[in-house]
Order: sequence, then structure tokens, then C-alpha cells
Amino acid sequence: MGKDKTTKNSEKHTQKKGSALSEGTERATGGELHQTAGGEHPALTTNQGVPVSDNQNSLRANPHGPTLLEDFILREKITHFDHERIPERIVHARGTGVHGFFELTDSLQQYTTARILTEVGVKTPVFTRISTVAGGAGSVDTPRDVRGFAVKFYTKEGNWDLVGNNIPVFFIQDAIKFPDVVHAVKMEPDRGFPQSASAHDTFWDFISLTPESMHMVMWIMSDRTIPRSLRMIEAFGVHSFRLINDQGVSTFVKFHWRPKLGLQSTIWDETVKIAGADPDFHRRDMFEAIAKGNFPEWEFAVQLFTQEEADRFPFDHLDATKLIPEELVPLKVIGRMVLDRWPNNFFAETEQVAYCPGNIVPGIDFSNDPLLQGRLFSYIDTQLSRLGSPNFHQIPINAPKCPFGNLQRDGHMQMAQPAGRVNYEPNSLSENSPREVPIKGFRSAAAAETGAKGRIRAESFADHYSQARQFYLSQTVYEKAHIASALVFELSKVEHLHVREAMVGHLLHIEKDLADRVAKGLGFDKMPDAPAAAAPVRQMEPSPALSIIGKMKDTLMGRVIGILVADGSDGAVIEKMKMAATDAGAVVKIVAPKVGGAILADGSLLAADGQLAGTPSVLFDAVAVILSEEGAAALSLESAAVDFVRDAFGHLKAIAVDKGGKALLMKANIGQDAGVVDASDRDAFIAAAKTRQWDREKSVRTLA
Ligand code: HDE
Repeated sequence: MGKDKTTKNSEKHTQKKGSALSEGTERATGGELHQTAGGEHPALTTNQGVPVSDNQNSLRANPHGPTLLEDFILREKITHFDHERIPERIVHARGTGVHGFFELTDSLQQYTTARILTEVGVKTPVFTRISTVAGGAGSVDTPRDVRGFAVKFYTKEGNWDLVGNNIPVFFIQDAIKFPDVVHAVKMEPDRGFPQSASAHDTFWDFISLTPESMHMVMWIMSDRTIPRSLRMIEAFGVHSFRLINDQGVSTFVKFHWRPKLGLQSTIWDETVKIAGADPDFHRRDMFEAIAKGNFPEWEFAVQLFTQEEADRFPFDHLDATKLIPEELVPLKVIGRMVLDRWPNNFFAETEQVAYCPGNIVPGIDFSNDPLLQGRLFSYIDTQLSRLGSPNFHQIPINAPKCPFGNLQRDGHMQMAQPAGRVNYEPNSLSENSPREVPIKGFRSAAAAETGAKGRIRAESFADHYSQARQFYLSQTVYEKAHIASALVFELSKVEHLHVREAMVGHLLHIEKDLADRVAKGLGFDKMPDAPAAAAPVRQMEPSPALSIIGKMKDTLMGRVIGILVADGSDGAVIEKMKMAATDAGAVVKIVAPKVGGAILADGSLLAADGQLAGTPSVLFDAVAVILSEEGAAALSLESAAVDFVRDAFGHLKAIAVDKGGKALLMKANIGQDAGVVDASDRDAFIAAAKTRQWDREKSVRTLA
């Protein structure tokens, strides 16, 4: 029998100083350091602070005997592990959170008493979580889906949560339909799929029976739902809120976020491939940007309007399926948000953050939007189930950063230890227990309410198609084709013919050309009937603000250029290209057949950021292909290299090539166009890389 191995592996495993583990244990042990073979480290302890001598072996009756129940160290460790997960969010489970600050640049003092909206120049800390809606916490970052955009402002007057989306309207008008729309879009209950995709029967069945969703359908079928980066999306508070000034006068307000980097989306085929190449594409992009100091920034803007103005709108602003066109009520930029710090711990912060549209501060109030009213209930309720305690506001990420206190007491996981005898109000026994603050405290707008109680959908909510039509007609020719093609794709995944037909029927009310394209794309031999419309469709002026292409910025800031190289590539050409791209603000990544890098023509080694097989061109905004003749010949036999250039071309990206690069393009059967430029003409490449080659699209795919 061999010798029993009871050595402690702990001495072999060294831990780096400054890790999350050392931070935690340091606190538990008062920072006392212990000498080990790996250097000085804080002691590893149990949750009771007992130092652990052996973290590799459980306590056994003998070297081959049973493990003893007595092993409290093993039991504590495994018990805690067993309870590491909490229920994920029922919607918006997959999200990326970042700390930052909000800075007011223009005071709204005339409209509100809220200090966050009146104190110019003050930096208020925020925590912002951007999410997809339908998929689970482990789903991919790039499905066609709405993005949630939730901002927690830790203001001096309490936490204000603006819990919005990257689309300014919603599927439904009344909160009572929310469980239905979410059930319909999530995986079908009998089969457990699809995960994180709207392209299936139950979603489109529900939508086709819910005409109020048609405006939102136009937005989700547009490229808004396949963003290039979370740093390149707009966001909206969606509902009307109220601002209240020191005279008690209230003004309606809609909130908008506009990204400094401009809007940018992917191509559908690209997005599908990104999901495979990097399921964490958006989270990684945000992480890397923050790590490099490229802090994403958004302008904060408001649309302000009075009740009298609202009465003249051709729609009801309390209906969340409608937006207020910028041409009708212009946006006023009043501040900016910069995200500049990645959380220390994903679970503690991003997972445990609890947003609630009901968290508002004095000077802000709700409107009567029936969707918002339902949300005011839902979010606290959902946190009680997710976080398991009415004290979830005490978790550091949720706790206000201003002083707070009241006479609420006890409950599961109570962290506070309020001293004294008094836990009620009014009282005469305590001088310093918290009291009401009649002047500065929160007050609701004194809105007069009249009318009969009932389950009533206001008649002013009946127009379901006019703004859907306006949205479609406001798009460029490319975007219209993308919307039509997205509808064809999604409805082609629907098995029930009557659902496909019903959807095309709705499209007839939006725009005949769109219905024709989709009917043709689905192979219909005759046009289905349009359903009866509850209200006539109005002709509204197109709004350029609704197009994404119009809101793209002529910049390489925030973009990534991939340079494909191989052994024998010309280092000077690569270097010049790299300089030109970085000077223009882009991040450059070198892709080579081996991650160890490539031996260049001059014999030097160029380190690679990615191995070709695992770093396809879908991960870049534009590419350069710099190869020797031999390198091109070798890569032309590699499908990953051929796909690299074919996809870059198919996804309408700029491609810079030297002689070898051109040879690879020829092998891949790729033609010449304005977006394929010689690597020596770096200015032309940089200019082309700032946009997509939209005109190329008709030569690479048939759109609806
Ligand atoms: Fe939400 N929503 N929602 N929602 N929502 C949740 O709250 C709900 C709606 C939004 O990053 C849940 O903490 C109802 C509109 C975001 O943590 C839940 C209705 C908008 C997030 C909930 C809506 C949103 C949520 C699930 C219809 C844009 C993620 C977990 C009345 C204005 C926040 C949670 C984060 C999350 C309910 C509609 C945005 C279940 C009942 C409209 C960004 O409480």
C-alpha cells in the first residue's frame, strides 16, 4: 500500500494579494498577516472567524474512512455554497451594471424642487444596469431584444430610480397585460425553448391579438434591438412623469438618454454569429472600455409640457405605446451621465441591485399612465421574492448615500441596530427619533381626479397604428428593408399560418409597402385581410429622430479594428495602420493563426490579441488584412480566414488590404467596392470604417 497523501496543498497554491478573498478575510481577521510558503497572507477563516488550518482535505475517520459529520468547516463551506444563487429577475435577468456619476448642466429650478435637477455642477453617484429582457441570467448578450436601462441616482434627498428601456414605447397600455406579454415572449412552457428569442409562435400569437403592440413591434423589428454596444444605445424613461416646483405647480416630463458615441447597430447575420463567437460581447465591451478609461457617456434630456399642451396632442401621453415626437416637443439637454467604475463584485452589486420606479424624490411625481401605476407595485414585490427580505434596501448597492432613518424595525436579515426605547411615532420619550419634515418632505401633485370608477380603457388610447406608421416612414431605405426582413425572419419561425396572416393583416394598416414585402417574403399567394381598426390611421410627418442611421456618429471612438496577420506579414504596414486607427480613437486588435503571434517579414514577433479560429471578424467594426503571398496562400485554405473576410464584407464593413490581403479576398470570391481599400490609403480606410457600406448590402443578401 502506498503512502497516504496528507500533505497540505495550500502551500502550493498561492493567492495574489488584493484579491476579493483577501479583502474579505482581512476584514474578518483585522488584517493580521500570516507567513506561508507563498508569502504573507491574511488568514483564511470560517464565517465565525476561526482560522482554518487545511482547506484541501475534509475531516475523515481515517485515511480511507468516512467523512465525519463533525467537520463544521466542510459543512459551513458547502452549506454556504449550496445557497449561493438567488432567484434571477423574472425579466431583465441578464444585465451589466456600472457605477458612475450624473452631473447637471442646466437647472430645472423653474419646474422642480428636486435638488438633483436644480444644483448645476453637482456630481451625483449613480449605478446603471443595462439588460436584455427575455433571456435568463446566463443567456447571450445579443438576441433581438429590448434593452433595459435602469439608473439609480443616489441623490442628497434619497434614491431616485429611473428604470427605462432603449425604446421609448412599450408593448401594452395596461399593467394587467404584463404577465401575458412576458409569458408569451419567454420560452414556451411545454418545451422550454426558445431561450431569449421572440421568433416563436406564442409571442407572435399574443402580439397579433394585441394591436396596441404594433408601434413597439416596429421598434423591435428595427436594428435598435441589435445594438453594437451598450455604449451606443439611447434610452428613455418611457412614461410621462411630473415635476413639481416650489409653488406646487406641476409640469409633465419625459426623460431621454442620448449616447455620446452615437447610435450604432449590428447586421442581423452578424449578431447571430456574435452570439456564438462571444456570448458576453456587450458585457466584455463595457468591461474593456471602462478598464481602458474610455468611459461611456450619455446626455440627459427632458421633454417638458403642460396639461394644456398635452390636451392638444393628437394622442394621449399617458398611453405608453405612444411617444411624443421631438418635432412636437423638443428635447432640452440638462445633464450628462458618465459610467467610470466597474463593480467590485458582480453578485453583490449587479445582481442584488433593486430598482423600483416608485423610488422618486421630492419635486418629482408620477403620472396616471396605467402601465406606470402597475409598475409602482411590481418592483418591490419582485425584490421581496428575489432578495428575500424587506430589508433589501440595506444592501450597500441599494442603500441611499444620504442619511436615512425611520421607525420600521426588525425583519429578516436586519443589519441595523437602532438603540433606545422608542420605535413609534408620535412619541414624547425621545428627543432625537425621526420626525416628519412637512416643508421639505415628499408631496404628491395635487391633481384633481373625477369620473366613474371601472375597468376602462380610455378611448384616447384607441389609435394603434398611426405612430407605428410614422416610425416606419421615418426610416431610411436600408432600415425599412431591415424591418421588413426581420418580420419575415421572425414570422417564418412561427408554425401557425393563421398567426403569420394575422400579423401581415396588421401591417396593412401600418404601410401597404411593408405588408407587401412581408407577405412576399413569407411566400403568401394572396394578401390577408386587415383587421378592423379601433381608430382611423392618421398621417403624421416623418420624424428623422426615429432613424438610427441618422443618429450614427462619424467617429471611430469606441470602435474596434481587427488586423488579420500571419507569418511573413509586413510589420511596417501593420504599424502604420495601427497608428492611424488608434489616432482616430479606435482600439486595435491583432488576429493571427496562433495566439502566440506571428513572425513578421523582418523576423520580429508580433503578439496577437486573438487566435483566428476564436476571433472572427464579427467582433470588429472594420478589418485590415495584411499578409505576405505565402501567408495569403496558407490562409486561403483556412475556412476561418475565408469566413473572416467574407463576413466582414457581408456585414458591410470597411476592409483594408495589402497585396496578400487582396489575394485572400480573391480566394474568398469577394469583389471590389468603395469600402475595400488599399492598406496604403489609411485615410480612406478610416473614413470608410466610420460607417457601414450600406450600398453594398444589395450585393450580398436579398432583403425583403
Ligand atoms: Fe419592468 N420589471 N415591468 N419595465 N423593468 C422588472 O423588476 C414590470 C416595464 C424594466 O436592471 C422587474 O427588479 C411590470 C417598462 C427594467 O434590475 C419586475 C411592467 C419598462 C428592468 C418588472 C413593466 C420596464 C425591469 C423584474 C408593466 C421601461 C430591469 C425584476 C406594468 C420603462 C431593472 C425587477 C434591473 C424589471 C415589472 C414594464 C423596465 C417584474 C409589471 C414599461 C429596465 O418587477
